[in-house]
Amino acid sequence: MPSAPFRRLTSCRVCGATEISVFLSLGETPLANAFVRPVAAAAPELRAPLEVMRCLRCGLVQLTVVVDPEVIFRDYAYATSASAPMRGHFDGLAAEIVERFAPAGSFVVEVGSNDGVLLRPLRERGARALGVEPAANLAAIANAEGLETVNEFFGPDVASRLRGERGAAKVVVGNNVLAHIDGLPDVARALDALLDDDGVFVAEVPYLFDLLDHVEYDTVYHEHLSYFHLAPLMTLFAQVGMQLFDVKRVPTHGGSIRMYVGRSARRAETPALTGLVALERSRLADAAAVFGTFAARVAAQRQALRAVLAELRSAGKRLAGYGATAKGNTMLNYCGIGADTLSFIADTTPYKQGLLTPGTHIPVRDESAIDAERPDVMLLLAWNYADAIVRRLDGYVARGGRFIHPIPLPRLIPDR
Ligand code: DWN
Ligand code: ZN
Repeated sequence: MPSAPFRRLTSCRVCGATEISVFLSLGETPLANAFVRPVAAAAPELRAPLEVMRCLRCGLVQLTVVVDPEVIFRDYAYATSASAPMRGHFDGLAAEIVERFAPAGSFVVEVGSNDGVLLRPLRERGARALGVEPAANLAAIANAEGLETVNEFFGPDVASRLRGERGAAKVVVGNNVLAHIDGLPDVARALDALLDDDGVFVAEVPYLFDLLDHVEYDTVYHEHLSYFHLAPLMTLFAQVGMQLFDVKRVPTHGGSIRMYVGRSARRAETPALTGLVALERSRLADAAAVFGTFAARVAAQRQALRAVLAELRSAGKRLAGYGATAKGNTMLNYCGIGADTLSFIADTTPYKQGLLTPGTHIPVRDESAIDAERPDVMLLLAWNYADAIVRRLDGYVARGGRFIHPIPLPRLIPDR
């Protein structure tokens, strides 16, 4: 079995401590967005160990390995605009950024701008928005729409160059990107270089406590190197004289936090931030027990999902999947669910259609397959959009179709 090019971490990526504790192992899995062309189905796929550890000093939860980002991110299957709820979410974020921090004409940079899903509303609302995006296929989509995007990995060199060419940024935004970056201290230095004196970094990351509480272990895959809570983020930004001054919990991707970071001493800490820091501290009073319990809940969820699927199969139900998500590929591989169980997975992303899921080789098809194959039950691998999907697939539901919502424990929806 070929290994993806990866290196093993021997110290924490935020604080450098070598005291670390591994609490979850999901086996050796293929890369979560490495969908397979049917002609290449017989070729071996790149795999790497999928294990999670926590730093015993700063608390950062992180993978034990780092897969070469060139392999994962230069050509990237996930296009944010394919999910309608994300378009609405980022329109709201653009409104907030412009109103709070970036008056008309302000220079705003988005790191990991994907297909331009946030650049578009930022521009419509009067900001001078520039994207930085390493995936060539996605940067090309944004540029073709006139949403200016430089095709690079963000770091201190790019930040200094942009500042020299275009001036300091009032806001740098980073949505669902900090988890993907190995060199977090470099990112902090790059932000320090690019932001104006009163500039603000606004970033969203999936929140560790939502992951733990709802057993969202499937959001663990090689793209996500870190699983954040506030304490290690505060340690990180303090390294460059910056500090979090506000935080908000947002519902995206199973529960995320939106953080606001500025230069120390420029802005007062909000009660929302103080409160959440205190809550985290109390919840982690016995951290070893918290992570041990989580690992046990992961194993229990796997067992329950396999049991539900086996029962439906033996009752003669036709089964499929909905949403060829990255996290779905963790779930399918870890639970050993393949094409003998799910005959296809429906997904709206043109890029994924016609391909096979990594490792498990389930065909990804467009939504017309649902009418053609008439599954009785679909495993909802995009559970983070459950409400929107159940509402939109009203025809499927009206003829009796149901979904397995897999987390925190599998259950059938809608209720009957
Ligand atoms: O950080 C990351 C997050 C933000 O996105 C990544 N590393 C990769 C990716 O994770 P994911 O693939 O788990 O993300 P989503 O947003 O849950 O993916 C949804 C998938 O479902 C897309 O392929 C589009 C599809 N979809 C669909 O077919 N019908 C989505 C909706 C809302 C729908 O109605
Ligand atoms: Zn640490």
